[in-house]
Amino acid sequence: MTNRIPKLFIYSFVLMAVLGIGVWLGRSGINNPSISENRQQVTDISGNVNAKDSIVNKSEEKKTNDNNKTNDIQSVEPSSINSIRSVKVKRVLDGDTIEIEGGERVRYLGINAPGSGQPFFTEATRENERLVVGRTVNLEFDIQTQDRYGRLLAHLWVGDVLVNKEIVKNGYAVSETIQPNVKYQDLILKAQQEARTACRGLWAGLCSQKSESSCIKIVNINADAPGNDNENKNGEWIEIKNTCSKAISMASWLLRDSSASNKYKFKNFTLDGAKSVIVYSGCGPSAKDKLYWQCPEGKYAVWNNTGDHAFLYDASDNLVSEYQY
Ligand SMILES: [Ca+2]
Ligand SMILES: [Ca+2]
Repeated sequence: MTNRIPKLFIYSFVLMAVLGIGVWLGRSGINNPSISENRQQVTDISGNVNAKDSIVNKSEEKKTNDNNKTNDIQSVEPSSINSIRSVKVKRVLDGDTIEIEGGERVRYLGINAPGSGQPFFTEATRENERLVVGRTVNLEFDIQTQDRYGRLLAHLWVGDVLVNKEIVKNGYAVSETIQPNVKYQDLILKAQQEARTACRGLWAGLCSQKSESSCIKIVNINADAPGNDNENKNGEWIEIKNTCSKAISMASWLLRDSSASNKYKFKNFTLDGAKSVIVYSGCGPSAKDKLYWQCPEGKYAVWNNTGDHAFLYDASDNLVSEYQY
């Protein structure tokens, strides 16, 4: 009798240890659903770059304090890194924004599709509809989860397709790098290069322009005005050159940046052969070699100091020249 008590004690201990290991193994399995496997594969490609970007971010923010427009996806919320939420898409608002069931809006990260009234707005909206409308999708969050309009900021997955990248790859949006939400930016930039080379969607104009239009090129942008750009808009400018010898009418041509809201429409302007025109971001008296983006002046300068994208379209909405920095 006195010998059986320690034996019972040892058996119970062994049994509890075996049960404990079983429970631990079970939990590990639950933590690996297929979506996180998909996500992990892509993270491996760009993980190093992301780590570098997030370190750079703090000092960049300080540098750009005197910058211009408040970008339309500037964010206010701290992070819940890599969290995933499954939602149903109710409707598409444009090429980079949707409404999900329950009424929340989602702005895709890392890309910019043409806004209302800009060339390719309708096509981009349709492309987004084709990819997501009525579907259950996974929202993957980056560092910031919401913008100042209360929209969710996310990378959007349909199965293993990253919709943000797919839209850029098919030529319906461009890459827009907004720190610190840059998890897939390398993939998106690669997709943009592919679309541009293949002349897809909004890039088609570059491959099929009239010989006359191809004379006109964006050659330079001075994005950082001396001092506070918003108070010195004319310290910012873009230079457009006629590389041919004959004069070319730019009446009703359109110049825009990467945002949905900043655009400049040329009136009755003709650019003489082998000459340049500078378009300043503020207001002033126009001349043959000078034009002004905002008269009267708005609140913000035009060109982002840390990187932006200029697009020039002819009167038939064909892309004539673009310039990214
Ligand atoms: Ca400045
Ligand atoms: Ca600027």
